[in-house]
Amino acid sequence: MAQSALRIFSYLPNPRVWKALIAAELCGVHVEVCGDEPRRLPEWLWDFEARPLEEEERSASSPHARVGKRGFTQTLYKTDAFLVAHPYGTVPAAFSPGGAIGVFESNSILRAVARAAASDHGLYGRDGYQASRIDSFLDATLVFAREAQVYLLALRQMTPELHRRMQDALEFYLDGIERALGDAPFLAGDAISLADIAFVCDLAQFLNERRARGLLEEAGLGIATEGEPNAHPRAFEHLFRLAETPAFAKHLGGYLDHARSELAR
Ligand SMILES: N[C@@H](CCC(=O)N[C@@H](CS)C(=O)NCC(=O)O)C(=O)O
Repeated sequence: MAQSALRIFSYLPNPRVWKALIAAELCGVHVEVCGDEPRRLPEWLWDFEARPLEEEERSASSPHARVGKRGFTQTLYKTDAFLVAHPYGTVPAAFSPGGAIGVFESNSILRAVARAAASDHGLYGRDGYQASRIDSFLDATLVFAREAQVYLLALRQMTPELHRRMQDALEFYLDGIERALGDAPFLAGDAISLADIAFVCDLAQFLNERRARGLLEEAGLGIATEGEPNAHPRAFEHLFRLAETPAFAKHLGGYLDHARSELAR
């Protein structure tokens, strides 16, 4: 079997991991993924050699026991080496072959896949300026995704302030996407790039908000994506069209079905 360019450890499935897998599909790179369902990741040793722990290895006195900080409330078992490679201690966590170099942040893992490709596929642009423009979209997408993460983790304790902040962030992000797609068929020009991949995966993940309509209504609030895709038709058409192409569909599967049928009404 071909040697993997990267090994990724994460909870699975994870749209942040799909970014790397979609790029890998498009540029012929082999990526190895290991992990488990979100609720089982606290039972794993977080390491380059990640593995499920025996019950007796999972105790507060373990040298690897750490307090979960973002999205995990339980004790997590991260080795010192994991935290050297991944100073923020987050997943998805990617490693170079052999584990010497940790690559964190899903958009950076996405870039690492494109850089590992043997042939020039154009996913990360064709020169430094094009790559920088793609980086601009990746940064804007991360800003949106961070707001979305805070919001989605707070769905059970939503406040009007946080809800308003999310609506503003969504509108700001999608306004830019809409404008860019008015000038070109893909976010960064005439061809698909890393910018489109990150956009699809992060927006698809955010659309899970719609599953929490009941929770938000109990708090006297509506869903932040109410009124979409009328407000941003090009952005949503781009999302659903790309999601149906083979490299995306292989990983997203029916993930967007709930949003597609609701939004089409
Ligand atoms: N912006 C990061 C988000 C990564 C992140 O925040 N991961 C959380 C889970 S959603 C994590 O690993 N938390 C570990 C902890 O709680 O210690 C990315 O795109 O990779």
